[in-house]
Amino acid sequence: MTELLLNIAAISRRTGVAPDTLRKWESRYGVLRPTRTGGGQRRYDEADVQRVEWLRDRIAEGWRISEAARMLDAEASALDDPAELREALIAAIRDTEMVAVSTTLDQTFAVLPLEQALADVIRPALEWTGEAWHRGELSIAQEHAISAKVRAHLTKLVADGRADVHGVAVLACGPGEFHDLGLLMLAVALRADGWRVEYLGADTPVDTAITFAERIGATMLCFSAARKESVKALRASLGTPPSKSTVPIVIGGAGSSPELAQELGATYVNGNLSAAVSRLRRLARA
Ligand code: B12
Repeated sequence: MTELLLNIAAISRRTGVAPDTLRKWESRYGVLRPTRTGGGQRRYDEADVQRVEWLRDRIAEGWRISEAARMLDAEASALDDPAELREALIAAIRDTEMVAVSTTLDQTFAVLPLEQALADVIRPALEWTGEAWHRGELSIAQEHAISAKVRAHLTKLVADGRADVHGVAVLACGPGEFHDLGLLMLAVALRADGWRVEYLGADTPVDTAITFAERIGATMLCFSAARKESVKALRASLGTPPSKSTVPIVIGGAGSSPELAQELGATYVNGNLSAAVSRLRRLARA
């Protein structure tokens, strides 16, 4: 069966969307995919009609065209390639398309194995966001909104109800440390590996974290430090006088080092997520 193809006037009549608008949607957002006649005229098919009707209805509901076009794309192409998902997420973050940020995050966790989602999509997108913020290309409000969305997605995964097989890990950012999302990713990976995780989050006083970990009989207490200042703060509160924690302490994060851990009587663990999780599992057994 040969499908009846429409020219731009016909698709405009069918959908009630003006030809100029259709041309703009096509050239700016690539939402129409016409074939060409021998003479170079555009011809549209039923799929194009449906895409236009879908977009028209979203706009009537109050969506911006750029947001709706991105949603349409996400639905239609059902991205499952990590590089494409990463690019889609970064593009949505750059354009402050918050609905697309959410749908791409949903899609990422829906189609990729957790480890790959975290390592190949979430981590680079966070780094991109932080660096754009540091360069002044994203405002504090934009960064907060994006971090909050990522945090909400990761927090759901930490809360999942699987059994505790390997132990109980308490995870905290050291004093003055607000880079919490890397540690939250570790929390998700440990939870998926079968740990119970108590995630204390940003800027946690060391003594309160130790008391908490001892009280719940934790297997280990992990501190994250990304900044030089929070390394200093950890040193000040764990090092002098030396901590009497009965729960073994692990230190990680981009600012920490084996030397720091040794100085503080702690164990240094870092590296990619899966290596860190295996190492923590071995430590718990030892
Ligand atoms: C994203 C980001 C931010 C975000 C933080 C969002 C959030 N809530 O987490 C925002 C924009 C808020 C931010 C703010 C600041 N930032 Co910033 N930020 C970054 C950036 C770009 C990426 C960090 C990140 O999220 N990486 C991705 C995660 C997944 O990686 P990760 O944190 O290393 O964690 C992984 C591992 O290390 C490991 N891990 C982490 N913790 C632990 C703990 C244990 C026990 C174990 C086993 C493993 C582990 O697991 C994770 C997954 O693999 C880095 C630069 C960079 N490219 O790395 C700068 C960076 C960390 N920021 C920096 C600075 C200075 C700041 C600010 C102080 C800037 C300012 N002038 O105001 C502020 C304030 C923050 C504060 N008070 O703590 C500096 C730190 C420099 C230093 N060494 O002191 C960096 C290095 C940028 C730079 N080059 O100057 N930042």
